[in-house]
Parts: sequence; structure tokens; C-alpha cells
Amino acid sequence: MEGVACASFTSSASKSLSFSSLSQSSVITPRQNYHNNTLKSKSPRKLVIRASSGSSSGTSFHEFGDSSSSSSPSAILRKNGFLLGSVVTLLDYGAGNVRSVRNAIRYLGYEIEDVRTPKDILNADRLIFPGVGAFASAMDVLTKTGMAEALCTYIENDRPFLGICLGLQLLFESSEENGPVNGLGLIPGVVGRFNSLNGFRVPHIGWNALQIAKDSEILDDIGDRHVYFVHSYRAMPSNDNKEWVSSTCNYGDDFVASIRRGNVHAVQFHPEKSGDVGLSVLRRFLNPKSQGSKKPTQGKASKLAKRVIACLDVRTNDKGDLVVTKGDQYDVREQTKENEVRNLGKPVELAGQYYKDGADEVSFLNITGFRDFPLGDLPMLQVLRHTSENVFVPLTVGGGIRDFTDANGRYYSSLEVASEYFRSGADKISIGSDAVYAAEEYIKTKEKTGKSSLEQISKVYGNQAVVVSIDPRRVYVQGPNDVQFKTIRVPKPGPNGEEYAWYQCTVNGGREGRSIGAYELAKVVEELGAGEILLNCIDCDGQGKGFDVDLIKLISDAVSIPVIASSGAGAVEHFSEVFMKTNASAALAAGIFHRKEVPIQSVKAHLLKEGIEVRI
Ligand code: 1PR
Repeated sequence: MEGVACASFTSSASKSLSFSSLSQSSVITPRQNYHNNTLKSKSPRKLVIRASSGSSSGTSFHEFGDSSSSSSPSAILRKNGFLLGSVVTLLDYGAGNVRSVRNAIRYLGYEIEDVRTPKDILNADRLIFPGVGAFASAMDVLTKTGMAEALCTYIENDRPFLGICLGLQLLFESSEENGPVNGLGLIPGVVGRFNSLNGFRVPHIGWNALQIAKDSEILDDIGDRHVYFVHSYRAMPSNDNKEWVSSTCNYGDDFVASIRRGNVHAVQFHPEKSGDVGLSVLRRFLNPKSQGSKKPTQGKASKLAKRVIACLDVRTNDKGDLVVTKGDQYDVREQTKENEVRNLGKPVELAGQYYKDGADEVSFLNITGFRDFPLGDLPMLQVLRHTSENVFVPLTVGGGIRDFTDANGRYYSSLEVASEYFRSGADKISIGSDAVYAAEEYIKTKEKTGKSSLEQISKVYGNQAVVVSIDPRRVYVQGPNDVQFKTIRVPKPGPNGEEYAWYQCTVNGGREGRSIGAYELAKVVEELGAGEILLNCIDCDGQGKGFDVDLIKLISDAVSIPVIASSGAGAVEHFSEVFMKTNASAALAAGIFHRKEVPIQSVKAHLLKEGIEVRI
């Protein structure tokens, strides 16, 4: 599974392509092998290289494709009232959320035409293919709808093309993802899984550096800056494909970060989620003539950066407004006579501000989602929709992801709830309480039912799209044998001189303690399909005294998926401490950012000073 932006089910295009009606299990074959299910090695297809992307920008769609297309002279100048060049064709086959790509294209001033038939591909002036979902399902849809054939023809004729994430991988010969499965076979090479055995966490999530191998034009503004990746599979550079590879990225091994040949480009990273740098990649593809004026901004990117995440706990206050709030040890009510919900600002505004301030990711937690049905909470969906129009870094949303039956008896699966979040602009969803119940059940029965929200959502959207949010509370004990859960020796004894503690998981916003530890939960949810862990700590939440380094070390050493350290940040030094003493991949804070005590840029400046790589 690739790409988070790689996420929800339906879209305008999906209505015509009907992804869900197609079997996801059938073996996929590329163009030449439609009638043959076995994977064959074959020489890469012969491609026509016409000109550089710069010179092709004015190529009109009637030069190519079906002569019965609507390429009349007036259509060459205008399409749907837009001047040629301001329209871009998007191949959204309905398997995921391409809202972020749409938003980025629109933000840059372009209109989108959706591909509905293979002919639309052949008639495109400029085609963007943000591949989403799993490799096999994507090839299945492309083959059955005739899109695979059209894509091959379009690319072989060197038409302006930009593939994103899975849109890059599908160009290769095959993938090991649930496979081997044949791809389009345009580029030699097999797409394989990252190896987590050598200490690198999989999925590869976050901001990493590129090593530019050759001039690729669309990457010219990147310089030494980071771009955002989220994937578990990657193509490897080789002698056979070196004429294609325009940049690589290192994550354990060097993998293919982008390809370019003539007018054909594809990137493994997500330009639509890579902030200004990513927007410049899209801009250069959309308008190659726009290049040249700007020198790349100098950065110091050399490897995967540690992420700094801004978190917005959101809920409806007593007046019915959706507000950003913040608790002390999860109590979000003011200690006044009125006891009102603490109001720290408006969600869309604050998220936009944090994006401008340099947050690497923004998380929304709908903290009353456990008791209110989130799809009834339409303002939350609107918050996501509006935020995603202007925020071009990953957005995570959590709260209330579970099966639900509403007052009219209508049943909603957790997958439907998640899909709605993805459709509204989320790149990742985060599951709290429901993941605890799923882990308890798994420990009891030792059986994976495939029915939990965690399993279902990660199966459809990929584990990189599923975060599990853990809300543990420290419980002191005299010795490690006092409980069946993993304990740590505490640096400071507990209230009764206890030398050990375990971390008890809670549900419903910390209201109910459960009989499972954070360590046990983390290991089980990784097995059930979580792609990342958001590790809160009720004791530290809102205290400003620093992260619970013992807890974060315990969990980040126990799993091989990325761990986000959360709760307790009060000063820039707390961030360097957590990164130096633990294997956390990211650190999240709320209160200090909302109260404007410590700006995000100060955190990053401090981390850089301490030699910790961050995105600037
Ligand atoms: O159980 O799937 O409905 O998810 C509920 C989600 O809402 C969970 O992710 C849970 O952590 C969150 N949540 C529920 N109640 C609260 C509360 O505060 N009363 N917020 C809550 C949790 C913790 C962090 C916070 C950090 C950083 N908030 O997200 O932002 O502790 O704060 P700090 O930097 O100010 O210390 P479900």
C-alpha cells in the first residue's frame, strides 16, 4: 500500500470507474500479458522521447490520440472555458484520497479535468497520476478499465506526465506487494518492501533528503531541502533503469525517489504534502516555462528528519462552537465557577498558522468522538475540508473511529467513518479506544479476526494511514512481578516509595483504565496493522515538564513502526532530550504552541543547534 494522500474510497472519478465493483484479488498483468497471469520478465518498452518538458508545454492534445476526439481548433485554445495550459487532467481511479493533490493543483491556479475513459488519458495535455491504494488493486482497476493500455500509449509517446507515489511504482515491471504482481512494465525493475531488520522503521514516514542524479527540471527548486515520503515499498536504482532515475533517497538503501525521461516524470514522495518545496515541484510540472528565475533555497537535508507536530484537541464547547481546547492531564475545563471548556482558538485558523510556522504535520483529535458520533459532527469534517485547502503538510485526524449505530438504527462501520475523514482531507486517521478493545480481544483469543477497525482500515488504506493513539497512565508498583505487564524501574520512587511502574492503557479520553499495558498494546497494534504510534501520557499532559522519556524509550524500542512522542513539552530542550534519549521519530506538542510560549521555529532552531536534523 502506498501513499496516504493515498487514502479514501470514492471520488468524483470513482463514480464512473467504479473501483469497488472490481475484484481486488485477481492477478494483474501488464499490457502485453493481459491473458497470462504468470509474471514474466520482459524487456522494457520502447519509448519515444520527443522533447524536454520545457519545449512541450504548448503541445496540443490533437497531435496525439484518437482522431475522433474533441480536438477541434477551438478546443485547442480552450477547454471548458479555461485557456489551454490552465487545465490539468487527473487520473483518479477512485481507490483513495486524492483530495490533497486536487487542493494543491487548485491552489496553484489550475483547473482539473477528471479522467473518465481511456480516451481522456489520450487526449490529456498534461496528466497527473497520484497512484493510491495497493499495487495489485490499482493495476486491476487500470487494466479492467482500459486505462493501463492508454497510460502506456500516453507515456510511450512522451506526453507530459507526473506520477506520484504508487503512480511511480506502477511504471515498473512488477511489485512484491501482495505479489509478485506485474506493473505497466515501462521501467526495468521490481518494487520491493523496505527491510525493517536493519533498524529502519517501516513504513518510511517523514521528511527525507534527495540525491539528485540528473537534471529533472521539476526538482530544480528543491536544493538541499526535505520532501515528504510515506510508503513501505520502493523501487531500487540499477544499471537497467539508470537512464530513468533522476534522484534517489537513502533509507537503509538508496531507493528511487524520482524518475524523468523527456516529458515523463514520477516522484515517490508527495509534492502535495511537502509544503512550499512540494508546491514548486507541481508548479514546475504544470508550467515548465515558470522555471529559472528562482535559486533553490539552501537547506541542509541529508537524511530522514525528526518531525515536529502541532496537535489540536478539538471539541464542541458549551455554546456549541467547535474549539481548540487543551487539558491538564486530560481535564479541559477551566478551574472557575463556570467550569467552561478551555477555548484556545479556532481549528482551521490555528492549523493554517502552524503550517506557516513550519509544523511538519498537523493532528486534530476530536476528543469527544468517543461519545458523539463523528459523522454527526459535521463541523469537524468541514474543519478538515477547509484546512486541507491551504495546508500542504500531512493532516491526521482522530476521535470516534469505531462501528456505530445512530439514533435511526443506521449502522456505520469504522471503515465508513474513516473513509469520510479521508474524503474530507485527512492523510492519516488515528484510533484510540477501539484499538485497545481490538488488542484485548487479540490477546484473549490469539486470533486475528480482520474485523477490528484497525485491521479493516489498514487493509484498505495501508498501514501508513493508520495511527494508534495510546493514552496511558503511570501506575506504581513495588516490583516487576506485581503485575503481568511490562514494568520499568522509575528514576524517582512513587508516592509510597515504589521503585517500579507500568503504563496502564485507558479509553474514552482517559476516563476508564483497562487491563492492558502500553507496551503490550503497542506490540499488538503493530501486528494488527498500525503504521505509527501516537504515544501520549496522561501524567505529563499539559504539565510542561517534559516528555515521559522512560515511557517513550520503552515503546520506541519495542516496535519497528514510527513512534510520536507526545505530552509534556514545555521548552525547546524537551524536544532535544526526547530525540537524544529515545528512538522517537517525531515529537508532538499542543499547549506551548497554542499559548504562543514557544514558536515551532524556535524548537527547530534549537534542534538544529543540537545536531538533530529537522526540516526547515
Ligand atoms: O478514543 O478513538 O475516540 O480517540 C480519542 C482521541 O482523543 C485520542 O487520541 C485521545 O488521546 C484524545 N483525547 C481524548 N480526551 C482527551 C483529553 O485531553 N481530555 N486528548 C484527549 C488527548 C493528548 C494529546 C495532547 C498532548 C500534548 N490529548 O493529544 O495534545 O498531550 O499536550 P501538551 O503538549 O500540551 O502537553 P478515540
